[in-house]
Amino acid sequence: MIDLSGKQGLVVGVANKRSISWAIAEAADRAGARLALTYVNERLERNVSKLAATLTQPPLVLECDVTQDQQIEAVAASLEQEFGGLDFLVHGVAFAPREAITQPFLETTRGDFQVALDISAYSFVALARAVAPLMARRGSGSLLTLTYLGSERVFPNYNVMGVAKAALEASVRYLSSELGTQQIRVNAISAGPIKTLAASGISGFSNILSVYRAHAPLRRNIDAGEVADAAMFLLSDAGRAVTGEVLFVDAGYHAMGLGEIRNDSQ
Ligand code: NAD
Ligand code: 0WE
Repeated sequence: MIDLSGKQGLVVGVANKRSISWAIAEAADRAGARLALTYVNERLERNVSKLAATLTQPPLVLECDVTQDQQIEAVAASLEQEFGGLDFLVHGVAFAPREAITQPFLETTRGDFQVALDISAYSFVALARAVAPLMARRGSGSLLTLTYLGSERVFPNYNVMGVAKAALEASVRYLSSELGTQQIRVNAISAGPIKTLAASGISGFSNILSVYRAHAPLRRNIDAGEVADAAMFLLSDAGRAVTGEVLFVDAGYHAMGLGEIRNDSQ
């Protein structure tokens, strides 16, 4: 069992109980961390506050639309005031306008490309910049984001989200280089498909789950609790020498080229 007692963390990306960020928040709470959770807008405030109330240590609950620099700054100011410093950040935020993940990638508009990369990739850089001084103050820190294999391979309809995840993963490497001198580590978990709110808008998601189950070395899908367990490693001192890394938590799917083949002769 990993120990996060005495650590303080910020979790961005909780929408509901199925959110991967919520599974990570629950695990970090069980491991003894003191948390701050953010919600994107008033519509989700009640949801997040209700979830927050179920944790063993009542977390700070703050508003944060990651497209708004002032809101990111306000979160950092609240954390400085209430926590005095920060040990980890979990970034579980992604969005592309619906048309961008239903229409052909070739048709992606400038505006939709900007929105997807702003929310899904740039927000990690902006949050890192805002919290790095709070981590430096504690002598070290761990930044963690969530990504998907669509950054390096083509998945039908993932489209501009794949481009955004490629930018996010490159950002992990550049941030790890610059923040390493302050003992701040920067990593990503590349998760296999999980039925969350972000997945519920994707047509044929059940088929994606079936293909993964059929081809992954472990012959099964994964759940958010398994992502959270890997996150505990990266956020804790157990991961103290790991930075600039993309860790796959996908039952091994990413390792496969051709799997078992049926004999289709005749
Ligand atoms: P989710 O819908 O629960 O989480 C996405 C979050 O992004 C939501 O909380 C939403 O409120 C937030 N968000 C969107 N726009 C925002 C904005 N402007 N400001 C602040 N927050 C904003 O779904 P999830 O599956 O838990 O996704 C979390 C992360 O995990 C995403 O980065 C996603 O790409 C990644 N991921 C998901 C899967 C999967 O299959 N579900 C697989 C691999 C990676
Ligand atoms: O990152 C994601 C999905 C993120 C996402 C989802 C939506 C749905 C609703 C971003 N923007 C939107 N915009 C909406 O309007 N995943 C890793 C989940 C996912 O999405 C896929 C996948 C997987 C896995 C899309 C196609 C193929 C596979």
